[in-house]
Amino acid sequence: MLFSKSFIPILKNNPSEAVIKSHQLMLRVGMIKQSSAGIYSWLPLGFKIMKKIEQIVREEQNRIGVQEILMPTIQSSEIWKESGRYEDYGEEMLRIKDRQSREMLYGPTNEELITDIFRSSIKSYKSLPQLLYHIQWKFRDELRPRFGIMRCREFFMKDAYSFDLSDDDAKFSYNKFFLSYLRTFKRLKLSAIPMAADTGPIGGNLSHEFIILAETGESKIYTDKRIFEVNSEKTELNKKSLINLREKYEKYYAVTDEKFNKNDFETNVPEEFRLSTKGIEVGHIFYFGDKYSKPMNASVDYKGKKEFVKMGSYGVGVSRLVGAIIEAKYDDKNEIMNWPISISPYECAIIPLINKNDNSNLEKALNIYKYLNEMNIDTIIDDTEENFSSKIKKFNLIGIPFQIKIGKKSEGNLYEFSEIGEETKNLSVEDIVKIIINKKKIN
Ligand code: P5A
Repeated sequence: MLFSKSFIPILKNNPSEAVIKSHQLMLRVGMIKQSSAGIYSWLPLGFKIMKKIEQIVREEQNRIGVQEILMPTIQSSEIWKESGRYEDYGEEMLRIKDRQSREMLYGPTNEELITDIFRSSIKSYKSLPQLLYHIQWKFRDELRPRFGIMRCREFFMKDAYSFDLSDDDAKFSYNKFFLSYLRTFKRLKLSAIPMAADTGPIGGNLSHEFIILAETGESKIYTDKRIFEVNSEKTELNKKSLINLREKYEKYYAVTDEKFNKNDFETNVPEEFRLSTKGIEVGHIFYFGDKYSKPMNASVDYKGKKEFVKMGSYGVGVSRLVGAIIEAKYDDKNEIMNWPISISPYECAIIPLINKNDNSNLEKALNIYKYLNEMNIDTIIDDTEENFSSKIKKFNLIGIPFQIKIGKKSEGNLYEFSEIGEETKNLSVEDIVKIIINKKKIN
């Protein structure tokens, strides 16, 4: 991509309407544009990042055997009346009438719709478990949309649903998602901690929120610091190993505000390990048994008997993650957004020093650009006449992980190369490509 032809509308200063840094930065570097309260357009830079996050979320769902589908954003009110949530959901639900005056709604979540899909096709326990997911826009008419895409009205969510015969099997499904979420957030270089949480309008009595620590987060949390040492690496996808993983986490106190009990906290956590702070909820999983299957009559035949299936649902805030990663990784001092390579909008930026009467650096840059593209390295080249140091600052701010500078310090076939925030070295293009390809492999 040539910067001069890109659609990256950068602002000189932080916009005054934004109060948290992810919102400021996303507007500043032109990742999003607000279209009305809590509703945003995603511009190329932001959209590329979100799509890459979506792909990692997808790969980790596929890895545990969940099948991808796509349900619509608009739903009929009928199924919500069956489950009893049409009234309960209240003003957060955006209700619409079509030309035949039928009551429709913009889906805030999909428990009803998936239950309807399930019951129309699955009749035998032999088809269980069924694990299904989709990645789709949701709408919640939040009372106070704020912090940009962190708490907005229209947002992009991965939501999955599980259907099992027994409670025990359903908990196995729940635990698979528990592991899958730990793996997903780890790939995004986030340390997300599962915390016992309230179930709110989704329902049920078993639930975990996955929270990353951040001062600007909206969730208040209480935890034992030792939980950060737990790791899931050796966990296998069988019942025993997953129960073992849950137990490793549940050894430590970790709850959100609604579940907090001062006495339990102080009794269970030695003072030096107590941590009460704020965090951002990036995922939330629920087990609710037959809450939807019973009123909606979703059952299977099991040895001549009708059994209501046991269900769970599992959400990841895909669009929220873009902001959450900025909050967790932004280097305030040096003004650098630190995107992990796997989700960075571009992998490498080529920054030539360009004088009005001398095109030679731009020509060199274009040759390197061509070569990097052939090597499958997604590259942006700054072909504008903007001053050299402000170009470098700009790419630091955007957070492109590798930079090749072609300026006064480049000698012969050696160019100034740096990993974002690290020192610069003079290297040949071949060596630069080797480094980038290696880094891509291990990330
Ligand atoms: C689980 C999947 C559910 O809706 N039903 C289907 C369940 N859970 S949830 O916790 O309500 O939402 C899942 C994740 O979506 C993100 N999220 C939001 N992101 C941006 N703006 C919002 N207003 C918003 N509301 C929820 C969160 O990451 C949440 O964990």
